[in-house]
Amino acid sequence: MRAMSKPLVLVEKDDPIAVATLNRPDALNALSPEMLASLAEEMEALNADEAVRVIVLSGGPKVFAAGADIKAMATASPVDIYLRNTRQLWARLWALDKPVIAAVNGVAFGGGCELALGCDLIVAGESARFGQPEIKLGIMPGAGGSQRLAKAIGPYRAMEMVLTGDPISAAEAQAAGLVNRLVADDQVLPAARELAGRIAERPAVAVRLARAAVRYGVEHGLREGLEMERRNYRLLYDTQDQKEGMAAFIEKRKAKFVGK
Ligand code: DAK
Repeated sequence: MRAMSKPLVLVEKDDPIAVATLNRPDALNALSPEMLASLAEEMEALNADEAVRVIVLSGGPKVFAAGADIKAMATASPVDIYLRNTRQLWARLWALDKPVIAAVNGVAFGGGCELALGCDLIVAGESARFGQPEIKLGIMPGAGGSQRLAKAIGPYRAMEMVLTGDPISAAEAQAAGLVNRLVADDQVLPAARELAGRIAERPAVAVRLARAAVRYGVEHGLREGLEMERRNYRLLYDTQDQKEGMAAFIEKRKAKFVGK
């Protein structure tokens, strides 16, 4: 159930960019089932909002998220875990079709790291840390960490993180290819907004179809990815923005995109 007085997720819209912020700082934004449900609901609403082109996902200035709520998991049985069905809440986050930029300050651990890994781009502050510490609790990553991390930074580095549970710094994460922009801690949100703004200026349908092709290719094999690329590429010739973008280039003027 959502707390009425203190929302678990704050949403701020400045069209065409929206910022969703996890709001459980006392528990380091631990991702309880309630928090995940609120997040899925708010993110889906932003995804469906025509005025929103790019979503920034933040945990606020101190912490991105310290993982799933250990206190809610400590005495759970496999049946409890099954019935909670948080897998479905995660799946709703992964099914969004607008670009999501993770703005990471502080720790992104466990489910918090997996939340960032499910985003399309990551902007991190200098003191950010990424980790999959589940092994230290006697479990293992459960929301994509063992898969997406290996794809993002390679199986050897991911294996070390998953088996030792030890985190990497923001600088290491950037060197490993996990972080798009590494900035001073107080510049994370401005940098994420700036990046969001640049993407929001691009033709919206092309952005969504290109994003879908990249994600699909990461999740499937090369052959399927190439097929998706071919289909999406062709589809873009049916958009006004393709006609405008190419005409503007030929006429040596700035394109005026309409988002269709
Ligand atoms: N869960 C619950 N509470 C947490 C928490 C967490 N993950 N992390 C921190 N807190 C709480 C602390 O208990 C403390 O609460 P009080 O004692 O004040 O009531 C408060 O937040 C402040 O934390 P600390 O006092 O520990 O703060 P420090 O600055 O000293 O340390 C820390 C910060 C991040 C190093 C430390 O809090 C820490 O190690 N936290 C746990 C990190 C962790 O192990 N994360 C992985 C959790 S397991 C699944 C999908 C996903 C998952 C599972 C299943 N399915 C789809 C089935 C994911 C699992 C995980 O993420």
